[in-house]
Amino acid sequence: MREELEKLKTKALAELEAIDGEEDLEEWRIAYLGRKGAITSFLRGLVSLPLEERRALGALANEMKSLLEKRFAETEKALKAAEAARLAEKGRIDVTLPGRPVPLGRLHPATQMIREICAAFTSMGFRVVEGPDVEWDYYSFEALNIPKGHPARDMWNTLWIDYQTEDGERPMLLRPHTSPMQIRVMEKTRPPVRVVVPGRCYRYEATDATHESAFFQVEGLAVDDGITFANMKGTLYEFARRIFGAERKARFRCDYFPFVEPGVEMAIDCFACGGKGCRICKESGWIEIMGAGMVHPGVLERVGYDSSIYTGFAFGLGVERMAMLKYGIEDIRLFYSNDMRFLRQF
Ligand code: FA5
Repeated sequence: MREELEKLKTKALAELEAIDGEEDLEEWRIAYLGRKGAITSFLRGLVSLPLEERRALGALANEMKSLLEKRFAETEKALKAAEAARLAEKGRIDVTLPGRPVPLGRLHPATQMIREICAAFTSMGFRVVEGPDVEWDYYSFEALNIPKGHPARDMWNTLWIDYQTEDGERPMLLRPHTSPMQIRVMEKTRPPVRVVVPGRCYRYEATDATHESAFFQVEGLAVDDGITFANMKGTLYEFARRIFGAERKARFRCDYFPFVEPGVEMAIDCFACGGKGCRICKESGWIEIMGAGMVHPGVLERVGYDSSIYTGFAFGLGVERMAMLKYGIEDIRLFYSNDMRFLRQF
């Protein structure tokens, strides 16, 4: 029986040696160390032996059981460690792989244009200020020489805010132009004034290739003792050359805006054809870029400036229209359609 026990031990240890998975190990444990396993059966088989022998063999069998239990624990530990190492290897980060590129954002073309326009004016001594998108009728029209019932109100297709005063008036609106800021700035400062005002404007207008219902303007205002029409021409001419190139020519023609007198429309010779006539300038050789004029004395008086001492000029230009001219963009709606193929080009 000793021999039998020895064989069992050799067989069990050899089998254990060959195990490389947790399932096989469990089967091995059941076969040798389980309640119905080989060792238990061996011990049961000792019952018929004389006491002395039973004791000796029992002790041997228990010794072997402890040995097998010890080996089992060691093998189990080794298998677990191997499995953990395998998982770690699987999830390991390969630091030699090139990184995934993080997409970089960029400024919207309208924002870029606003910055370029403002930079041209700040280099000539203008300050940049901003104002509210929701305005009062007073600043948008009244203070700019456009009283209620004035036909010039039709020039701005206004979006009114649904807010009524006690006497039934609707005095609040989404500003249709940035000109209200002329009044707000002059109310708060004494001359000399030199500001540019970028900002979004809103008009109740059907959109087409050159019209949006929300778009940007940049307003400009310069007021001081002795400012003349020549100062305005010089400033705006210099501005146009900075944006569209040093060889540009400028043309000023009469136009009407109630808050300036005289009022002008400024055009530059077409940078695409040099003035010969092409698709961009609609065969005219000239491209209109802004409205401008000398600030009306009535506007100056309304904010408390003495119009016998102070004079000034104001201008307003469309930002998207200027970018369209500069980059040959054919449809203003491209600015706000979130098409990355368009936006990536700037
Ligand atoms: C004005 O809004 C005057 N406030 C400009 C001004 C300021 C004149 C100071 C004199 C002194 P006008 O409505 O023409 O003017 O608009 C000015 C510019 O805004 C236009 O030349 C155009 O470039 C742009 N603009 C006007 N309406 C739209 C629109 N629906 N979509 C895109 N751009 C527009």
